[in-house]
Amino acid sequence: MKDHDTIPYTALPEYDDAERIARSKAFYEAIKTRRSCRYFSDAPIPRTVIENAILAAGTAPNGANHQPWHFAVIESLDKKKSLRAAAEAEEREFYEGKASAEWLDALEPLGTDSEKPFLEIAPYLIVIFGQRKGGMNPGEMKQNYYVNESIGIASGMLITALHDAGLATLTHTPNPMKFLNEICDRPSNEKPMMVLVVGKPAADATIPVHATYKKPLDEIASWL
Ligand code: IYR
Repeated sequence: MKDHDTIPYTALPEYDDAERIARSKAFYEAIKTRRSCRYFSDAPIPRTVIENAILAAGTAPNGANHQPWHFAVIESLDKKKSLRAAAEAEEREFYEGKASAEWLDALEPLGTDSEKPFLEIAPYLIVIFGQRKGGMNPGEMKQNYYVNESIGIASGMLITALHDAGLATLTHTPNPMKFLNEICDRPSNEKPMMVLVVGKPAADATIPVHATYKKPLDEIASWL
C-alpha cells in the first residue's frame, strides 16, 4: 500500500465459532421475514426511525467514498399525491403498451397493475437519487464512480435497517422516473433510482405466494 493517513481498523466483537454460527442463523431468520409490501397502513412512524435508517444506509461501501446518494423523504400528502399521479401515468403506459408480453407474463403472479394507492397512504416515500457528480465535500462537482453499485448497496442497507425497525418497504420503480427530480426539487445531474415506500403493512395486507419462493443455497452459491 502507498503511504496514506490511517487509523486502526474498527474493533469487531470477538465471537467464538458457535456464537458466529448462531448469529448468522439468527440474522438469516430475521431477514427472511422481509416482504415487499403493496398494502400500507397510514399509521405514523417517528421521523427519527427514518433518519437512523438513512444514516445506516449512508455507511454503505461506495465509489471512492464520494457517497453518491441523496435520500429525498416525502412526508407531505400533496407531494405524495403528485408523485402518485405521475407514477400512475407512467405505469398506465407500461401496462397498456410499453411492456413486452413476456414482461407482463412475469408480473402475472404478483398481481400488479397501474394503480398505486399505497403511494399516498404510506407515511414515507424515500426517493433515492444517484449523484453522477459530487465528490465527498459539499459544493464539489467531482466525477463520482460506481454510482449504480453504490446506490444498490445503500438501498439494500436502508431496507434492512427499516426491516430491523419492524417496518415494511416496497421498492417502486416507475419508468421513466425523471419526474421525480422536479417533485423532489433535485438537480438534473442526479438520477432517480427508486422510490422506497415505507410504513406499517395494512392490517389486511397480503403477499403473493410467488414471492415466498426463494432459491436454495446450492442454486445461488458455489464453492471453489
Ligand atoms: N413498475 C411496475 C412494474 C413492475 C415491474 C417489476 I420487474 C416488478 O417486480 C414489479 C412491478 C409496477 O410497479 O407495477
